[in-house]
Amino acid sequence: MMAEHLSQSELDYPFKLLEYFNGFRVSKVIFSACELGVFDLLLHSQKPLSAAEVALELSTSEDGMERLLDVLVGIEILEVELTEGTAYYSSTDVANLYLAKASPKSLHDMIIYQSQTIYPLWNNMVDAVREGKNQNEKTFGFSSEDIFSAIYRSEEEMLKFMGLMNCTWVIDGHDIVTAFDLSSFKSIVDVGGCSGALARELAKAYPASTVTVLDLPKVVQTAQKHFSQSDDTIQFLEARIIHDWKEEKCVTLLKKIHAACQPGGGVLLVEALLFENHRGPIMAQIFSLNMLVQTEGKELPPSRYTHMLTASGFTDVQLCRTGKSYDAILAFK
Ligand code: ASE
Repeated sequence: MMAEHLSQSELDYPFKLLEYFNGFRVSKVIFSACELGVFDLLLHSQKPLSAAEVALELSTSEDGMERLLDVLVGIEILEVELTEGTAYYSSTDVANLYLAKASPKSLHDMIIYQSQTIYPLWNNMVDAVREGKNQNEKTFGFSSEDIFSAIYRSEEEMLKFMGLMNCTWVIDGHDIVTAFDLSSFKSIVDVGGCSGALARELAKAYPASTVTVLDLPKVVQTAQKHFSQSDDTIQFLEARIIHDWKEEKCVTLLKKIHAACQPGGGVLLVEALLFENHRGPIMAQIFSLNMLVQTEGKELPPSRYTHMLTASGFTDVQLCRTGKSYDAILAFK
């Protein structure tokens, strides 16, 4: 139905198709401006700046910067005003909130990871689909059976991935932790909790509960060194846990969690849930392709998670779709 609609309206001229083709170029415009520091400069500048001023501050060519800034105006991420024949650029509220590094809601680290890690991996999508496996070796020369030793192949890469996850839970965390009332859980553990951003949201929403982050020793150490906050009430625990896996491994992990749960305890799965018929949401479909190029996992519809949870001994499985990137599934021991 969707495809038919698209092709019918596209027959005269493929507007939508061409826009899709351009998707990667729009992404790269935003990523490049972010990496060059355009949004930080415009946030901190008290007044709109000309392309020449931005170029001088950021040590770029004036011509290149002007073209980049003009596209950013075209996609409504920046604004422009003309004074005596010169264009002066300024940020929009959205750019200041999400694209500048200094903002508490900054997606800067997510952009860096998408630009420098995800983008090269997706460049090998043809091989990923042909072979049905991740492209870490071809893309980065790093082969490993263990996905996370590839994702965490250097300290720099570990920091970048943790930055991505931190951004994710800064914007999506509140919806996830309030998808269900978790106040009856007095001890909450974020298994594979990375930088601790989701745990911080849990601690904020459930101040009477103790919140612990469980992750690989190196991750915990990096989290404490680079992501800790002065008012933290969360705790970190080093452990060798696994995720992002084929279904058998997920069940193995869930069984361990089930065994560790007190009666009345439970598990909250945080995933981008596909529709049962796999026809959306588009973000979950794209995430699933991303899991192909980078891991051994995939995105699944709720029935698969219910199946895994039940097979691991959990009962009373409940589902909450947030309408944003990530959804929540709650199940009890
Ligand atoms: C993982 C999450 C991610 C493993 C690899 C990943 C993300 C990017 N690469 O657990 C975060 C966004 N999720 C997806 C699937 O794109």
